[in-house]
Amino acid sequence: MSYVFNKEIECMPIEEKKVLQGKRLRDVVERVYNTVAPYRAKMDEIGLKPEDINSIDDIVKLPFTTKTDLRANYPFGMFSAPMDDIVRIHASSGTTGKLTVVGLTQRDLDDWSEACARGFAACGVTKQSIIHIAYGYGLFTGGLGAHYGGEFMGATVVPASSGNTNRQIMLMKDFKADTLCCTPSYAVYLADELRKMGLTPQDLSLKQGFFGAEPWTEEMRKKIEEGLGLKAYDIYGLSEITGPGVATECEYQCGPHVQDDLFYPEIIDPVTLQPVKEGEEGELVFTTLNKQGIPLIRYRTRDLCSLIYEPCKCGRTSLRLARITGRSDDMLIIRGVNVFPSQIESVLIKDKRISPYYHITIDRINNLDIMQIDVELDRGVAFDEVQEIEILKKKLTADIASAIGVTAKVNLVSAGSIKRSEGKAVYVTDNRKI
Ligand code: DLL
Repeated sequence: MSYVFNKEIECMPIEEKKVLQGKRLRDVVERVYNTVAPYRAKMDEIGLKPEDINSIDDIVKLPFTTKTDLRANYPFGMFSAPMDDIVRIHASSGTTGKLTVVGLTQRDLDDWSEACARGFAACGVTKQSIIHIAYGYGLFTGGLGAHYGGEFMGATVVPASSGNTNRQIMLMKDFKADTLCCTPSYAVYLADELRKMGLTPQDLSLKQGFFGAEPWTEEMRKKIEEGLGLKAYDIYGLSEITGPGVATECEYQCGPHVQDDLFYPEIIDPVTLQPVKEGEEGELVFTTLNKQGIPLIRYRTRDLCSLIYEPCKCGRTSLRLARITGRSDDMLIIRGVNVFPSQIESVLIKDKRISPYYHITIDRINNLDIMQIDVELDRGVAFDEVQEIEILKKKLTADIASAIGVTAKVNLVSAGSIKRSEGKAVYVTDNRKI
């Protein structure tokens, strides 16, 4: 069997796991009640005490946590551990300019690394493997998460980060990487570039790849597997809970196994907030069962999916995620980066020469996400020279790139030309076929 196989945990009989989850839930609730003021306030408001939580089934008594809570307590107000014990900070986009910030203790990093490594190992990665990581490094959890997961299992990690595709291919070829980690859309792009360079999958040594950070499909899986000559596995995660590795597929490719001794999943109806029936689709909610830095109780991910309860052929007893089918908010994922239209809006409203009307169009061209933003000039704003328009365009492009971390093509259009909506405003046309 593989190198990092925590059989005792991963194959634990369900009833036994429920006892472990219940115990951990009680501990984490007690911890946040005593150390995180916003949690204490929320629980006091509904008259709930940590003693009321005695089993994992009591989880439904607990209030939800949202991105808004994290933003309201920006940057460190939801941390449970003292700053002295925080060894790493990560962050992802919030709905406005503010980032969603998380802090991890050493134990949190160890748990995250093990979670990621368990997923890698379940798909054949070993201590002898060479893992090429083309997720971005930085505040985004993709690069460093996969990196520490690989190192945890003693594999050789190549921290290539994102960009410079020809160099990525050269490195994979020369170092004989057998494992690739990147977004699924970048994997399709890499396959295309490989072909354009006159190379075939046989020129590489890839055996498996872990693709996530954005939604993808079975058709993309096929394309990636054929184009790169590997087995493509789905890896899911979010920075609030921990990064990649919250759930990862096993060799049977039948939905990511949730590391549910660490992260407890629920599916709720996003409108009524009630749990749905077993196997039904709804919004995915996670509770961190062992985290110290920023434990989150019933965190609403906004991802829409269902849980798979059928036992897996691999023998692991954890619940699995079905494909993420969408979101219950308006977050877009462009080249793996989370983008909220409201972030763009907050840049645009700062410039008096622009009206409040804009439209975002997203396409996938040559397997790369391209975002165009049509921005309406304010009525009465006249430009004497083309040059002035170009300067404004450049300024908006730079301001938007700095706000969202993605460069968009900004197009200035005349006043009144963007279609007014009669109902709910439609700001986005997403032409990607995902
Ligand atoms: O995307 C962490 C990650 C990195 C996961 C690398 C997998 C691989 P965030 O930037 O916080 O963290 O974005 C989290 O990305 O709520 C989903 O909407 C989406 N997402 C992540 N993985 C998948 C996946 C990372 N496998 C948000 N399928 C999540 C579909 C995914 N969507």
